[in-house]
Amino acid sequence: MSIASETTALLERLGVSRRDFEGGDMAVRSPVTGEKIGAVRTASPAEAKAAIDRADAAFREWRSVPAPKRGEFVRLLGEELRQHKDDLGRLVTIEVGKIASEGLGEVQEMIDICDFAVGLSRQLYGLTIATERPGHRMMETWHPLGVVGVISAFNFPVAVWSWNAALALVCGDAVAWKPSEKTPLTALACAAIFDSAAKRAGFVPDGLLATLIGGRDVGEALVDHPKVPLVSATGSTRMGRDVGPRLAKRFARAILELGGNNAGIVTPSADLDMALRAIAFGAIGTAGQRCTTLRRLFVHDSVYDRLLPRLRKAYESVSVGSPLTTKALVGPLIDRGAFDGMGRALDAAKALGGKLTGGSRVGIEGPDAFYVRPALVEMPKQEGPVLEETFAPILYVMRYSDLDDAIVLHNAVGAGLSSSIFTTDLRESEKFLSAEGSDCGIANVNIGTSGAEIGGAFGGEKETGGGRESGSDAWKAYMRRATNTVNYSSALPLAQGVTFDIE
Ligand code: UN1
Repeated sequence: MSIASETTALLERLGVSRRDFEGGDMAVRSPVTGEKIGAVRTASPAEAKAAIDRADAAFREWRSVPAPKRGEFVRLLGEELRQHKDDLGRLVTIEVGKIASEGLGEVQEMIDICDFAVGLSRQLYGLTIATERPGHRMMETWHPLGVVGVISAFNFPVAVWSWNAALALVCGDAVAWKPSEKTPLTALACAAIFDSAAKRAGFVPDGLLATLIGGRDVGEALVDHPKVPLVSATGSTRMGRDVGPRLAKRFARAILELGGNNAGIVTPSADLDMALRAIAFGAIGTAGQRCTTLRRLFVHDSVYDRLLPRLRKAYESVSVGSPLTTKALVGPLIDRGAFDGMGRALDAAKALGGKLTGGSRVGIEGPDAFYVRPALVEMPKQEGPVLEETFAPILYVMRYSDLDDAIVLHNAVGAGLSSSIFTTDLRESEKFLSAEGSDCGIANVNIGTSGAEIGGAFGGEKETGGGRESGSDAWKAYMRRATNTVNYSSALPLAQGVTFDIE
């Protein structure tokens, strides 16, 4: 069966009708071979605005549904995802090129956040706060916010939507979603799964999810729409520099999850077997196309010559191939643009004295598919391309001799998403996690930089944008907080002892 006909069969099983993915104006290609697998219809900005208006109307009903009942809908959404896990995971593999276990892992992440959100639907707690006035009570109430805009990237085409949508839905919000132009088919599949869960629930207003397929103009319509009080956007720092100020201009909230230039530190006491596996998954996994991918590695002088030969060997031997027909660990890059970007970064690194292992193109699936051997570059120092995120499997390795110096270098880049230290020395790990250590939103010990669980808040500092999605108390960004003070006495004492007696 061709990839196109398998895609058709998958989409139909997932509940997407043919007219939604055939005959449209935007071609969809699989990075596995570069072949065309669909043609979706894009929305005009006016159509996008109308869909957002409908989502706003749905929000006005949804906000009055009790939160645990909203949770019941998200429970059904999680059940539908369980039922469709294999098909949706396979579709992620076809549309993004992820290997099978990572495609399935992404759907598992969706199921996990649904479970989390169901529990949360009974725990949207506010505080009761001591007041300074007798006969008064002060409390916080959390209310639904409105239509939550979600802009997602190609590399986690469905999980990132679900982190936002599952929270937004239990919080009483509607969702308007602009998926990446590179991955509209998985978005249509999610919309169909959403619809069948809504049908089962029977109490979900029409239009609660608006799926906006299109390009930049559609994204702008979402970002500029006055009825969208929050936009959660995942993508490049360049995109964030555009979206952030546009939202600020109309005082809308932003959750920005932008680039990462994530690093690891391997200290003298590290368990090198463990470090090697974690480094390989972090740097090579998902063909280097996670925002949490390990991109820089600082290795202590005393272990460098033991670790590096093993790492080079792993880079030379890791299997690269089609994620549909082989069990290779490295699938394709998303497109030619990604391949060209990788080439430019490697050229710049070599010009600065970088010693390269791997990095060449592998022509296994024809001229329109971009498979590469992952690249390991031993750099004399941190400069040039090492300071930037290149969305491809490049790991820059540098030596260090003093942990404080390594931490300074670790933090000396624009992005601040994820980080890790490999050590068995408590002093080193605690320093790394302390206020003087890693400046990232995620800091790990003896775990790679990627593959975070949904239970923690996900996001990072500095040019990563500062937003937090997923677990912990990230839900608070999807609601509005009201401080309520109630006077149940028969007097009217003013705060701060102010007197204001009329007559
Ligand atoms: C992303 O690449 O945008 O921590 C998200 C991870 C995944 C999510 C990555 N759970 O690697």
